[in-house]
Amino acid sequence: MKLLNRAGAGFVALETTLLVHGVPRAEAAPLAYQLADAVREGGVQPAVVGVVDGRPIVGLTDDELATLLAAEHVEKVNTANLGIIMHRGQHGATTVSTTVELAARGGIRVMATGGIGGVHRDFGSSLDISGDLATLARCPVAVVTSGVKSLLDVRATREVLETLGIPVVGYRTDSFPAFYVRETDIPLDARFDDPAELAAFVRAELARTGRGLIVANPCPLVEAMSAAVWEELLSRAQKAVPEAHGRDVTPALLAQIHALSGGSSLSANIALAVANARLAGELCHGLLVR
Ligand code: PSU
Ligand code: MN
Repeated sequence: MKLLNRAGAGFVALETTLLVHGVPRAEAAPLAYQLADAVREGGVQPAVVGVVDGRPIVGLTDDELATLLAAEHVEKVNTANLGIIMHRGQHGATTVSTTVELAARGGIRVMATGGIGGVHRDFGSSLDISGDLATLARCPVAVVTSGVKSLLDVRATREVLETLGIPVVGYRTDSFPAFYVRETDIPLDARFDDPAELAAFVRAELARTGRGLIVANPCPLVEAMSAAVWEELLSRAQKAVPEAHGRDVTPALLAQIHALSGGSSLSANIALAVANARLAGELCHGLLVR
């Protein structure tokens, strides 16, 4: 693959779908810099992943990132349509699935996001299950996430992760978090409180399995929502965007939720993503030092 790799083991991968499709345009560049700074606090470097003019890049320059953030249209790219975007020479924003796949090729072992994709609530009829899950079963990358986006079926997502053999461990939590909602009654495989012990486990597990794993880091307390407030917000958002399908579902719902919450979901989304980038930086550093 004509991958342009500017990264390696001392880098944390960051995705571009969160920036391009997950937050309003005006928030994207400031968020990118906050995420990068949070990674650097751990003593390692950020590598933003994206596709510019059909070329997949691990470690976008500031100019390349600015190009994507300013472009009229940037396709949301998962592992299924990455090759098409490359073939056509288009710009693409990478989801967790493509970010993990490209980062793994670039020698990166840690990625940070807000919330991974998963099993959609209507999966019984739509069969909509994010490519993020299958990719983690193929690529040895630890994804630091505030659980799974709670617009999904969180319990079903947890079951699929188990089926795929992807361990889900919590950082200072006993339950699988649901994005803006810190706690659920859904269990984890283990809890870690000590960053060095977490790093020792992650290093051994990635090498042992060649698969990915999930490090669940709950939304910062001050920004978190109760499950009741969240469900109310989601049901109002779903009524407002009933026509979205496939790749458009997640961005459409997130935008609607940010509007309906008067910005509180957006500030929670930013806060949790930054906290995840900080933990990912710390974890990446821990993988380098023995
Ligand atoms: N986390 C966020 N905001 C986002 C996403 C994650 O806080 O927009 C993106 C990620 O790129 C994730 C994608 O991979 O949503 C999942 O989309 P889908 O359900 O279509 O696979
Ligand atoms: Mn989907």
